[in-house]
Amino acid sequence: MSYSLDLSSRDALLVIDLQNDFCTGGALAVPDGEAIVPVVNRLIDRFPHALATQDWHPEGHLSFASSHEGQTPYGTIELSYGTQVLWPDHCVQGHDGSTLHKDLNKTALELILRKGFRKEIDSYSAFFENDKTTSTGLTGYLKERQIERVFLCGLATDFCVYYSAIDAIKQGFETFVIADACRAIDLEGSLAKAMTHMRESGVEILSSDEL
Ligand code: VGL
Ligand code: ZN
Repeated sequence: MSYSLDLSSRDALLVIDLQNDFCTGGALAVPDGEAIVPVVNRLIDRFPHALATQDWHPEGHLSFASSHEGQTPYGTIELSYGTQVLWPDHCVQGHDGSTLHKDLNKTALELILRKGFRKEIDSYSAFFENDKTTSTGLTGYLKERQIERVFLCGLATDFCVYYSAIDAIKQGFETFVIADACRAIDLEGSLAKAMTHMRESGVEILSSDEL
């Protein structure tokens, strides 16, 4: 088999939020979310470095509709850092819903980075929380390890993968999204918007069979 992209030790796969709550039966299920697990496992085998993120909210997190009187999931509110979509309670620290999918091969993961653990700030991106200034430390981690290209996969294409990809580009990484190793929530056209913005920002969209 020949691959259109050669991988080197400067390449890292970033598996975003492949957790029970984003899979069928979960609190914030992404349609067909678990279908990517075998694709992601094959990618983990291919990549010299693989890392994962884990959405990791305390009870009563401000991104939960239940934390705001009179609000229901998938509505929005205005916060100091901008518009926030309100979600069903999901990925609560220590609960089964926040566990990485049981069939995801975690053995080769070099880092599992938790995000969204501050009660007052949501964190879609693996790099910065939604206030766009609070760092998760991931840029420093990747740069100290001489990573130059990041390849994103996971859940959900139009939220955490999207925000992570845009920040990865801004942080100076060559950035790829492996489309068939992602699934979307697609709230009111959010998938199309995310894809357009990613392409316009220089994120390359590719398919796992190119790797
Ligand atoms: C996500 C909504 C809320 C995601 C996380 O992983 O895309 N989406 N929290
Ligand atoms: Zn979340």
